Amino acid sequence: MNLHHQLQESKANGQKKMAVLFDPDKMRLEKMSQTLELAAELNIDYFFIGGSLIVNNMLDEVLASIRQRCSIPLVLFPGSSFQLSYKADALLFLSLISGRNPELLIGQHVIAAPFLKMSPLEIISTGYLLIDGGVQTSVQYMSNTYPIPAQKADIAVCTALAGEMLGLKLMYLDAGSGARIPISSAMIEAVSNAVSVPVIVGGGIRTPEKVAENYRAGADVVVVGTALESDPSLMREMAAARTSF
Ligand code: 1GP
Repeated sequence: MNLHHQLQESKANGQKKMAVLFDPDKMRLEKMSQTLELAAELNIDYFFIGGSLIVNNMLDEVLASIRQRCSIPLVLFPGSSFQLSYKADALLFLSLISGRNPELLIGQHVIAAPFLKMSPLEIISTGYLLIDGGVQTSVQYMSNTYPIPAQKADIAVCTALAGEMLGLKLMYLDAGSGARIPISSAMIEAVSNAVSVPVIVGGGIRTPEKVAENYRAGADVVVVGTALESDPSLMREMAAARTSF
């Protein structure tokens, strides 16, 4: 079954998923073994691979190395059309619908399309909504867009609705990597009540309690990156929240 169908099915069954985000720029492969072993033991559902920059040109190598060590699906979460690789399983084809930068709404997609058409990757069109996380994140600076204000759930709802009507298959609510304030349950609840596509939530999530709160509010997939870089063992309780929220 492809990943998109799996997500739709899980949503229909109320089954929650967890994704661990790796930024290839920050990864030290020699230090990764413990994290990968733990992720395999806990049946982490997906690895998301991406970042706002990617300066080290290690994407293929990072993907191949993870693939050698575990079979968790590898999902590209690209910051630009330079961050593509055939070595992953799927790609979130992100359109930054909270912003008004045409390059990230459609421009980069046009450049990437012929490469992706030939690739074996599953391409999943995804509405990407950047929400203010209380600090200027890399994605905000690099994308040259304003995030949706954290208290304006109505704007997030209308944006997600428009994205769904345009045919986007997932919505990703992101406060940005390292956000000081993660997205509120009120906003997650409002958006997930409004759309029928699976909702992914990430950015600044540091505790298992916040993971559980997001699931209760309606998140179908919770993404955690930064918090696990300093303490991979947090993954155990965070992963447990998928069934005890
Ligand atoms: C960022 O949602 C991801 O796009 C994860 O954010 O690194 O803050 O967990 P963190």
